[in-house]
Amino acid sequence: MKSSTRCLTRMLPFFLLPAILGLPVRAEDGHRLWLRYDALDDAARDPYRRSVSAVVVQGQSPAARILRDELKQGLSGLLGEPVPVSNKASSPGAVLAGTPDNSPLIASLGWEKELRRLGPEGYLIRRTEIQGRPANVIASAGESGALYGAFHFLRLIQTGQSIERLDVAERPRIARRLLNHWDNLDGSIERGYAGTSLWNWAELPGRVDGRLLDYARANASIGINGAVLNNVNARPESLSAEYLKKTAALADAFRPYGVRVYLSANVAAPKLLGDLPTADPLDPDVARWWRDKANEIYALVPDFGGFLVKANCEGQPGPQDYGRTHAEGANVLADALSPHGGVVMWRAFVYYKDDVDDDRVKRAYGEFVPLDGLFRPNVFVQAKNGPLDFQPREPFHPLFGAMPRTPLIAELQITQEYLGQSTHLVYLATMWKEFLDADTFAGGPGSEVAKIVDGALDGRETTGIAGVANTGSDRNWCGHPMAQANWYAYGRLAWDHRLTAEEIAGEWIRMTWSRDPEVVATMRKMMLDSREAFVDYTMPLGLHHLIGGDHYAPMPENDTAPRADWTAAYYHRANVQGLGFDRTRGGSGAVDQYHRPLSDLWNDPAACPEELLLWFHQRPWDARLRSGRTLWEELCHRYGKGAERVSRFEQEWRSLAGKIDEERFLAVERKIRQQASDARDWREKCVTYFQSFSRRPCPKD
Ligand code: BDP
Repeated sequence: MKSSTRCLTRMLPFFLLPAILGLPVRAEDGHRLWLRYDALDDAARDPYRRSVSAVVVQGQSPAARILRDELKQGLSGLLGEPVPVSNKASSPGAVLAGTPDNSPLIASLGWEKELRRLGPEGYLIRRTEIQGRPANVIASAGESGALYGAFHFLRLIQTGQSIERLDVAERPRIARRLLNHWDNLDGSIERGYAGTSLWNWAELPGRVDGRLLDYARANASIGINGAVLNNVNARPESLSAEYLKKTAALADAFRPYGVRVYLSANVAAPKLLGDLPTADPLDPDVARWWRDKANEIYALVPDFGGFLVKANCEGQPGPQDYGRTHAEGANVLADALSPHGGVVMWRAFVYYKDDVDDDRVKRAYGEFVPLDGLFRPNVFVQAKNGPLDFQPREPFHPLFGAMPRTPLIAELQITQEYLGQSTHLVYLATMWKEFLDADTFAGGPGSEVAKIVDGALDGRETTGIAGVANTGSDRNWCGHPMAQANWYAYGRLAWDHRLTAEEIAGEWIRMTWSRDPEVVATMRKMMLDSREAFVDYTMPLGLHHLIGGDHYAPMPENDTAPRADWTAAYYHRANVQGLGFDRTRGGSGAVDQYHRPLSDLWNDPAACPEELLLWFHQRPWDARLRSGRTLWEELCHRYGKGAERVSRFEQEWRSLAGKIDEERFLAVERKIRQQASDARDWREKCVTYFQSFSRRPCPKD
């Protein structure tokens, strides 16, 4: 056996073993995610059986082998009969997949020009003829693209779409589609709610757990092409020689799936890990240290993606410790990485250690906008979707549209830190769409956040998006069986942000749960309603941060955290007159960090969308809202409405009994029961608390 083949056999993912050994499939516990490939029923599979006869993958690399195995396993599973692998497209209905470089049959089609235009991650899927016989061709200029195309082809069958007249051309809209893992070296995960870290640092580099290949495969199936392995609150040890070898083992395992590795860097590493007296970015020895470190990394991981950095925030060291700017801090790392093609992703999540701002949401804009144009070309500034911190609803971050000379990465949070963690069903695609579709007016109307992130507005190719991962060692990966939808939706939107939240939910349900139209319709409705319901029963009308240290339970009375901007009272500003944070021109002025006409609109309480009302305004309890209700009445109404919506989740879910497998049915039922009870707690606690200021009776409904 050639050594590469031997190595692959050892690394064969878990999921293939039962199929290969002819064992029955294990219990339905959610582990298989959206890649279940269970047989379609007879009527549904007949048309596919007529169009699909064999898998033809001529390449021999590890990536080609993964491609072949995926198509074989997927098609055999879905069609309920073994689909043979062949080297020739000799029978009608071959599924031919690969690149012009690794497949003479694909090269013979003469599609090179089109494929080059779509790039190494893009692909064509066509129903065409090869040597006079009908065939399904999945072709790409690169091996990752061929694998993405294969997953696309399988998804069409999984979701019951026709493959008769296929003519698909796809390419991702954003170049770097990353997961950020907030995983610590001791195996814990910051804000992780699904068990411990997937990376078994103690076993690496000697043993790469098969589950890690399942992880990489799941990412490839939705187009995620990079993973930052460690927490942004980074230990310097992750850059030590010992840990870099472990990182290299992960990089080797992920590479054939098109997933590159990145690391979070602690910028004091030259001092804490090296033996330099300083970590001042302008010190030549510090610059040399980073250059040597980059050389060391690239010798082990030739396609290393780069560094993610959290600096001068929440106790992390940074350039400001030496009187330097974020740009000076980022550039020294960028210079070290640039000869190797690496990038720096410098986070804009900053607030002062010793000093609490009058309005914390203004901080990042104030620090970063003056630096626009001063970063090296391989530096991204990475900003969260909103200016505060992953709240259930925030306006978009004002940096989007304010730094035209700097590529911005949008950081979304897949793990539901402030959105019910792994207990509440909250489908986040609707929230992310709201963010991506928001018009910044940076270049006039039609300057949506999505066009800044995907580079269309500034004609930029350097583009990226990041999602803080919700994966962990739990058997079902994400804690809540339905939280998998958020991992899935993140990947799909990172690939193509024009997809709708509804389309993505439909795909995911059909692949993960059932193709029964009633199951699809019921689950999809629950998912689409879930984020707004969550906002209503926790923080309606633009309220935010009504929590304590666990970021889960209601704690609007919280006014004694170690810093004022960690309390709830700092944000809701309730008093006997009214409620809300005045960020208008007469207040903190945060509204002017947005372009006109948004700033004018949001500055005016009569024009401001009510979803953001108390984010931008302090309003009197008797102020009339659009419904005709007063602010106090509307607040009570929203809390009630949210809790009521979730109690209907219970009935809706129960209506699916018998239509989905028992194990997952019961697991979700338990979670929804808890969610409904939590929603009632939120309503009671918040209404009672705010009533102590409003001093008004609760409306009857
Ligand atoms: C906050 C989290 C904290 C993270 C921080 C960050 O509570 O654990 O370290 O964001 O993004 O939401 O750096």
